Amino acid sequence: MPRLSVQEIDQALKGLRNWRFENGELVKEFKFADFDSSIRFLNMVQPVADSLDHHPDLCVYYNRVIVHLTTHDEGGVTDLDLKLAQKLDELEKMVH
Ligand code: H2B
Repeated sequence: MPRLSVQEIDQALKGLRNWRFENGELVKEFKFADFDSSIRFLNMVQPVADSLDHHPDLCVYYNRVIVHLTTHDEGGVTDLDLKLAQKLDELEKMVH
């Protein structure tokens, strides 16, 4: 799966919620009600990441989860990162 150009990424970002492109990665800060919600989100992310065989870098700060997506094998952002970003946006709506 080839690395996308900056133009392709900018175009794709229009269809995603609150993601930005930074240092070769897609980055988003998810905000939840509390630590429990952050962890529930992470637990939902795990099977999705495994099913895609594509894994995000995750930082938890109490009620915030910062997610970095990149494709290590390609050294940049690919369609797999966009697909995972889309799925994470869907999971976000399911966390309460
Ligand atoms: N996740 C991410 N983010 N990038 C990769 O290149 C990657 C991955 N590669 N998850 C996968 C696993 C690869 O190492 C395995 C062997 O399929």
